[in-house]
Amino acid sequence: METKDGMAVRQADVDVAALYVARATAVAIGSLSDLDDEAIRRYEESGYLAVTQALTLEEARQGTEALTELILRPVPEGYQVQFEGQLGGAEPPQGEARLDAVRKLMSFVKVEPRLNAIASHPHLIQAVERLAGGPVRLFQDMALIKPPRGGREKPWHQDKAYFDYPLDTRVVGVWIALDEVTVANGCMHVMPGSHREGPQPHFTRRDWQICDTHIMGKSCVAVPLPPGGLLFFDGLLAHGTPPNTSHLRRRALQFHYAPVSVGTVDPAIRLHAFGGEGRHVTC
Ligand SMILES: O=C(O)CCC(=O)C(=O)O
Ligand SMILES: [Fe+2]
Repeated sequence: METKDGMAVRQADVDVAALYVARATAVAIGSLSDLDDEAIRRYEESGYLAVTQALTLEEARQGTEALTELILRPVPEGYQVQFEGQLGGAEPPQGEARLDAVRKLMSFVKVEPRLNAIASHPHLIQAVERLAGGPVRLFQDMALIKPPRGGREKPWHQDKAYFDYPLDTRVVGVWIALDEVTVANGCMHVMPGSHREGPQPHFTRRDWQICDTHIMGKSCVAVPLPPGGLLFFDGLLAHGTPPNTSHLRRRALQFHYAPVSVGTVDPAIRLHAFGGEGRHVTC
């Protein structure tokens, strides 16, 4: 298993596959126009809702093309790119080799109209506003890539552990598959209903994450999706993605929305709620 520098030694003995034992795959609605009261009730109860075809295949293809162009630009301007193994200080590769070396891109909607069109798609915003209970704004945009054969795990976590909003803010995450995503290439895995348990302690292990022993032995739900499919998920839902053990690339977009009226709070509030270290909680 590949791990972040400095975190490998302590965690070398974790059986990562055992953290992603799915008892089922997520039930999905067909399209955004199928978002009815019953689907909203299911989202509120389970903390997530999958949509099989939210973007058309053409929109997903254009999103992938835009992302590829951003990755191939030798000097990213106006957005951020994070390479696999960058913590080791290695120079990023140039040309096509970049396609399998990038792990994450951030803050690109302001420079990439095709990706901005997806993040601000009226049907998508309408759906997010129903789930959030009012007008929203986009506050984070990312693309997450797992290269074939070894794209790293994203350990279990709650996204609100990373956001400085009041704890009761209705944050809605939208995770969009650009490639077909499967258990083998690292699709989303979720713990149904975990958002109702409130903030869980996070520890610095392979990432800032929920303790493995808290997840081990629990059965989760996998969310395989075709290109253009998406997952709506609550900011408190526990989720993670296994490593990509397949020969296929796994590219996804992730957008986070919050009610327009909400303002940020001191990070100390977040750390008090989610910080596991020094809290007499064992991991
Ligand atoms: O796409 C993934 O692998 C998961 C990403 C994720 O959950 C996050 O960035 O918060
Ligand atoms: Fe996440």
